[in-house]
Amino acid sequence: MDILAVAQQAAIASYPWIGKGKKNDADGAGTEAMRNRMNLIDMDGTIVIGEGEMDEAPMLYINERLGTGKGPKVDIAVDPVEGTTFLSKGQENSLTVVAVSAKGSLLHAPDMYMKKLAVGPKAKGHINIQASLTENMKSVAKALGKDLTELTVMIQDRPRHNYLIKQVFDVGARVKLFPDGDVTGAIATAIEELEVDILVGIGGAPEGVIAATALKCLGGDFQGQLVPQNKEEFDRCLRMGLSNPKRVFTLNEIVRTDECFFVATGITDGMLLKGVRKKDNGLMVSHSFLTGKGISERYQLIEANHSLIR
Ligand code: VTB
Repeated sequence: MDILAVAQQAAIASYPWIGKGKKNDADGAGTEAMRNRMNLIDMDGTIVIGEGEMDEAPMLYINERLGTGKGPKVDIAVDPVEGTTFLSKGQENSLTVVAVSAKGSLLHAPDMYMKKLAVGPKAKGHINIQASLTENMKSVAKALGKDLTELTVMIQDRPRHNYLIKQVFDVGARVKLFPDGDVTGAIATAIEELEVDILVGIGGAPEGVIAATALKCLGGDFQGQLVPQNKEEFDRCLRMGLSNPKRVFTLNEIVRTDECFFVATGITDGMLLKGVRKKDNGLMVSHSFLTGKGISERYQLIEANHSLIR
């Protein structure tokens, strides 16, 4: 419940910046609220995925210790505003996301691109990021007992993904292209009503670790492969102890535990969650998605009323 409150407070703090064209202010507000609430929790937390390196980010930087220091030792992966650009433009699908997991269990992914392949529980064990998308679609369709033409593949709408989109069209399957926010896309594969079977494409590696944690909790599957763009990024991987930066990371290598928990709170409306609302009486309403240890269902959706903070 404490982690839920962290996500709710961050989303509510970002709300005033929706559609204002000021993405840094939105991110700053979400980050500060998240850090303040996190520091009230009885835990000894370390940020492993956050706002950047210590010299780049004043708060929630990698290796920052959070919490009162009294409780369990945990790894924390956050994105106070997943989708600052589209939040600042008033567009859909911006979220606050927080993942917490046993100490030392999350991949320390550098902030660079990662190729990702995600599926829901029924297709778990039937993906291989090194094979073509066509081969993966065949194997996933078989696992789901669907015809290839009934498959829906979510892909971020970027020229770098045109070759993937072509493979979907060539087998007669369906794409669901999205402008931004691949954490939502990855989670969608594990929520049957959303009718998404596969998420594939290149996006941020930090978002990949966060999405992988959610899929671990949801019983889905995920594979990732870092895509360093130049020698500097390649060398950064080596310095971070990744001796073979282009190797494939399986879900169990990205999240090396079942002791994990994930929560997302909508900021703007999206396919997974409604955004924050402000009622006429000043009350704020938030919508959150919870999964992982301590949650009795596979996932829970929570709508909550909040009095205005500060
Ligand atoms: C990715 C994706 C994110 O931004 O990082 C993307 O993982 C950036 O892609 O979910 P481009 O470099 O092509 O803009 C998001 O979509 C939003 O943060």
